[in-house]
Amino acid sequence: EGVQPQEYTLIKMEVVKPFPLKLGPLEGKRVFLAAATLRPETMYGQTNAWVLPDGKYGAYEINETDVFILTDRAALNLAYQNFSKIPQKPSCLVELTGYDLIGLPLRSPLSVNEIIYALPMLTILTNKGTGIVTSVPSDAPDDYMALHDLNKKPALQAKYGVKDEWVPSLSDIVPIINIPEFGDKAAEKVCLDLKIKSQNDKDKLVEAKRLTYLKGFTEGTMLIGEFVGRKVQEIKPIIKTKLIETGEAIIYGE
Ligand code: A2H
Repeated sequence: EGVQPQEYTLIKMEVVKPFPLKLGPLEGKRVFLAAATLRPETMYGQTNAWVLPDGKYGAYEINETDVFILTDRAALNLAYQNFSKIPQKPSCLVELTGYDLIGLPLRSPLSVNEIIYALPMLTILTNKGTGIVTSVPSDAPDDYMALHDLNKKPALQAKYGVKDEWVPSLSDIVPIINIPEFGDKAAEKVCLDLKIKSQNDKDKLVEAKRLTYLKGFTEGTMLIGEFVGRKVQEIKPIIKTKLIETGEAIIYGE
């Protein structure tokens, strides 16, 4: 855990019906994968969600209608932040693993792709955020490399039972932000420049994230959506507030 408190936006990625057997007990509820992000302004470019195959997750009642799928740890934190049907106490309806989530079709706020799928990422930390990550491969180096690996390594896809039709190809990546130095798909450019081999290339990915994260915020301009042409820095808080006001996201601290 970091020493600094971190505030995430939790994006409500709705599981599209019909539910698979494992989610049967959730029939009649609105069920979401709750993805923790620091970049709500990038949600236009979502291509999939990421889950940790061996990760432990649960389906938690947040209120009368909504169920969030996330780690037990995040559910407990949320309960103390007034996001639990039972005050101060997580209420788990179904215990799940990442394997149960792979292949779920999702509808996510702002995404230009109407239906996206949950796919495996092996570097997800279970002690950070919700254990669910939304994938924006245009601007997130980790997301780009994990998508790269699924595209280039059929054995990886086979190992986790991932169907071809769930996996966006690298040419499907949506340009959403221009950064003068890195172009319209900053993560792809920086991963190629640094010759990053896979999602496990930790040190280089730290450098790639440092480069794109800072520049994206200070020099990025939107290429898409309601705020096209505007600076990321100016519109990031506006998009965040909108997502919260429309009920498509909540704020989560840890
Ligand atoms: B970010 P910090 Cl476009 N394990 O969202 C691994 N990574 C996780 C995670 C977990 N349990 N929970 C969240 N994250 C990712 C968007 C994004 C992100 C973009 C660019 C950079 C970026 C789309 N993915 O993060 O350690 C999430 O990915 C660069 C750091 O708390 C979240 O924001 O600083 C970010 O890491 C939180 O990382």
